[in-house]
Amino acid sequence: MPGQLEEVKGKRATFGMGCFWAGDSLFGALPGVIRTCVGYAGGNKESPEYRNMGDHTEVVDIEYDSELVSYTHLLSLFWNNHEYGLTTKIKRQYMSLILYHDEEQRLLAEKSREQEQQERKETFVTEIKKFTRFYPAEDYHQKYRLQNHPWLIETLGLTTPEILRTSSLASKLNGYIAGAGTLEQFEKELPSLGLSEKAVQYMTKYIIENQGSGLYC
Ligand code: MHO
Repeated sequence: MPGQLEEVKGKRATFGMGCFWAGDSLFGALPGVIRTCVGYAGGNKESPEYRNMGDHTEVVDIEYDSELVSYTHLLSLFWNNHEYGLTTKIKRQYMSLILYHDEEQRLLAEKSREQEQQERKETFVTEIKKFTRFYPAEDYHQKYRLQNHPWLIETLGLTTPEILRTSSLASKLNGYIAGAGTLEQFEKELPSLGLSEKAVQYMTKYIIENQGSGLYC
């Protein structure tokens, strides 16, 4: 059942842009993204937890195939999908944060911040700093939107916490079902997803209902 992407080893991108459930869905449905995982990063506290994350920020950690999607494209989604906190300072848990993994990402992030600020005539409060360590969040936060659909999870065998954290299929469905991506794109991807007729019908209903509704928390 796993799609072709399960095998690919990609590059990583790590973004904080408000509540991490939204970023998980936004990037999960994006073609070229291999998988997403939500967690805590950016701070120094050891072993952060949701109720006790210290100086960390909620982030989405993205593994992507850079031959299919560019870091520049991920950045444009980053700048254009903050629920809050792009221009106003808020608590660290939800702050706007780019954690770059190499020099190339740093340069692209800084350049795109300049460009976006100029175009919008706004000043962003986003911090851009070096990635050090990522702590995956508790299981109940992973693929949060998908977890509202127990029938789907069961029928697709996405039933263990590890699968929910690491599966490409879970990332994609978690995006589509929350309204990220489009029905057209979903239908194009179908042959590689290996879903049953019933699962396709179920997904289609929710995609039509939710697509374009914007992500929220
Ligand atoms: N509004 C949500 C935010 C959850 S989040 C993962 C809540 O209050 O539960 O920060």
